[in-house]
Amino acid sequence: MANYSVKTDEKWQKRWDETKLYKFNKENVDKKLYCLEMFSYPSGSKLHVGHWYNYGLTDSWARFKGMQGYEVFEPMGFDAFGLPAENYAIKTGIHPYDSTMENIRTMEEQLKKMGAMFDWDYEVITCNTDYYKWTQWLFVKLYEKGLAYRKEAPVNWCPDCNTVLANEQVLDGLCERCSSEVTKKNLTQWFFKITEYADELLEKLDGLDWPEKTKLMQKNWIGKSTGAQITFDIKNHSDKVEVFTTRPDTLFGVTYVVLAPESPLVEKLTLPEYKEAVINYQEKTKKLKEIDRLSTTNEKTGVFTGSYAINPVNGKEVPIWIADYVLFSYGTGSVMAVPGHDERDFQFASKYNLPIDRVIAGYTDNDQLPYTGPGKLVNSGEFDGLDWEQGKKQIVESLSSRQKAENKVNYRLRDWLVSRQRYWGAPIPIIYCDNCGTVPVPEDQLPVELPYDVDFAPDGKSPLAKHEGFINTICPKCGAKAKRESDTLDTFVDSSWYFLRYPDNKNVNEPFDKEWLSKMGPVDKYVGGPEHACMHLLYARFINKALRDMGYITFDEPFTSLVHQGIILGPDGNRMSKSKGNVISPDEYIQNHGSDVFRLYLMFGFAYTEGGPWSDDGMKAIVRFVDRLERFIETFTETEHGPSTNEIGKDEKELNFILNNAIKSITQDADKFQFNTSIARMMELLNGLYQYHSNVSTANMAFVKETLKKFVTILAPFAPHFSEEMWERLGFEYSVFKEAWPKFDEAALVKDTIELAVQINGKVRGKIEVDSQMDEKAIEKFALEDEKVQGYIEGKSIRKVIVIKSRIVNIVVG
Ligand code: ANZ
Ligand code: ZN
Repeated sequence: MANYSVKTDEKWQKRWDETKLYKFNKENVDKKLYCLEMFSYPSGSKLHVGHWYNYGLTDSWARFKGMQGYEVFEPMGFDAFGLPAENYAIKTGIHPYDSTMENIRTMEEQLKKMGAMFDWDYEVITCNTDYYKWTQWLFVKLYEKGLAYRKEAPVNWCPDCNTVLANEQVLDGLCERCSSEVTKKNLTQWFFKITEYADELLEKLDGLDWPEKTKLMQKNWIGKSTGAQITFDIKNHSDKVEVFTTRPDTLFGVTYVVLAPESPLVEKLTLPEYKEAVINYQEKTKKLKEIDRLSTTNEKTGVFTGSYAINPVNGKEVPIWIADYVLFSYGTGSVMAVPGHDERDFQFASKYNLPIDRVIAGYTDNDQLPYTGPGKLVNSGEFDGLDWEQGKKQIVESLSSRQKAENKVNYRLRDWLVSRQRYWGAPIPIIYCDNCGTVPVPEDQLPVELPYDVDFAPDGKSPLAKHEGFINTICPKCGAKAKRESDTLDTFVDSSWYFLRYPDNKNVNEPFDKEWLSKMGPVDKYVGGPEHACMHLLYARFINKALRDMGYITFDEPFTSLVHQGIILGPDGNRMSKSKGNVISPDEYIQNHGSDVFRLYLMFGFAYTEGGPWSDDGMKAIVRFVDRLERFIETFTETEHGPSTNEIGKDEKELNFILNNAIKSITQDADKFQFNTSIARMMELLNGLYQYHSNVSTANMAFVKETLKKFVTILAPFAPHFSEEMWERLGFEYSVFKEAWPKFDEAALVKDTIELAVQINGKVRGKIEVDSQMDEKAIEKFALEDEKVQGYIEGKSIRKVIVIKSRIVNIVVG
């Protein structure tokens, strides 16, 4: 009966702890390997399979690298600010700080039971003042650099609750709390100028060892677009309309101009008789989501303002409309509409009977409008006959001499809105003074602490805005009475720099020591969910670059290599959820089988980056594997051995081949997070061991022991507690993790003999074993002389023999 269980886990966790086995050794920083798993939100629910899959398996990778000689740095912490804790407070009256800290304690306990190498001395908790003091410092530095600024931006607003709503509190356009219709309201809010880094964020993607799909998502998110900005004068008006277009070659085909309904120009340009319709339309637009406005399939709508724009290329007057398919926040917030060559303009023009002109000839005669492909310019005056690419260039060139056009690169990426009208976040360290204006809180007055005693009642004002003691302060510059900013920072700000804090988390003078960080950074391997492809992973890259440019960091990119784990589904193939009743709870399995069995199954049952449905059969295969290995070692260590040989004969060579093949494959596969094949190789090795033992009457015991030693060594990263236990039982010195990862023996992988199947007239009739050095002629002779083969070919004439080396001998007889 096997003994490995959760008790074994406890024994070794205690021992590891006492001996500080996984302490990061700073002396070895030149061999550092910074392995980081995305930290988690202390949600209160237990550690789920997803946590385990991310943290447990990455820990195995880190252990494997540690045995290869790296000084592994694997810290853990908590992304502890955020909306859920605040909503929980509103519902239950339990303070976010208290519930969060309670959850963190529970999760720490559970994480410790995982038996990972996390060095808890480096823990980071983002809601603690010793951390958010530096998040605020970061804000001030960005502000001083001109990378943090204030401007008006819309927020979701519930007119009944009289409050700002986060996106996730808006359900189908209705307030989560009172179900009244949510509208947009403009508030002055803080932004980080991530767009200033758009080009570098795009270009440096190429050099990163990241999944291609993630790089492509970031690329599209940044959305670089090359075109021109063109200026339209307005008839009887001093204002101008600027448009961004990727198709200046179609300028002669403009039949109207469209402003986003939010554009400040709208009010100025709308003639009195159109006012009512325009205002109604603007109100309707406020309720729409951007994604719906951009959709090509939604019906296009809009209203006329009564004003006309003048096409700079030919002086033609075209009507100015407003329409929700034009976004205020992209480009210039206005477009020149070319219904002949643009799908959305075409739909709009068809609906409102606006002219549709052709200015690009397709390559075929009967092509229909809208024609969006390439071609030659037509109906375009002096530019007729030019190919469209030349047309783009020459039209911009000709207008630029009159300051009516310039080449322009546009990005889809917007500046990062970091203001939250919420309590549970780092207060934005800004003071507003009547004399001095906007004043950042000086570093020696940081942190701006979150007051504990706040009123969570949802009455339209955020808890901080209502807190007199917090809001009222003194201007750091002139000493006059002043007010604090009451917005807090988006929690993505907290997580945009936590990886910089881990290596120096106790530093009270700075966020981190620059020189120390230059040795510890960047993160060598970062592992987390693909849902972070755009926001977190882009924000962190931006902050890294901004700090580099301010001289605090020496490296360009925060995460050299990135891996996304897949998702483990319920046995029914659906996402695990309480309502479906298909949730697998790690606790139960760990209690019954020990954590290593759980960990091993997660490795064996799935391709790491893909995930898939849970299966108890796979689990059983692992239980059996662990059991059989333990029994083998038990028998080996506890029974008296008869006489043993020192011989390395055929059987020893066979087992040695399996062992070295396993070492070789696992060394390659585990490095790439291919754990399933690694576990399969170890299963083969165990089979090989049993086979060897039953084959030979007088086994070579020294050889078996040496094989077991290597076996337990390569199993250790994947089953850490179990392997320590086996290591001890085999009589080796603590700890198996001090053992170097074994090198495979190339010579052992060269087989002396090979096995070939023999086919006679297309049917497999037997197998022959030949010397691996034999040539094809010799193999043919050997096969034909084989006794069993003789039985089939006797008395027949041999028509043909084909030898496919190392696989098969084909004999055709007749
Ligand atoms: C005239 C035109 C003619 C256009 C044509 C396209 C085809 P990307 O590649 O995404 O940058 N556009 C510009 N600003 C817009 C806004 N704020 N909201 C909605 N649409 C906007 O696309 C740029 C094109 O999208 C621009 O080129 C403009 O339409 C439109 F045959 O200008 B085009
Ligand atoms: Zn002042």
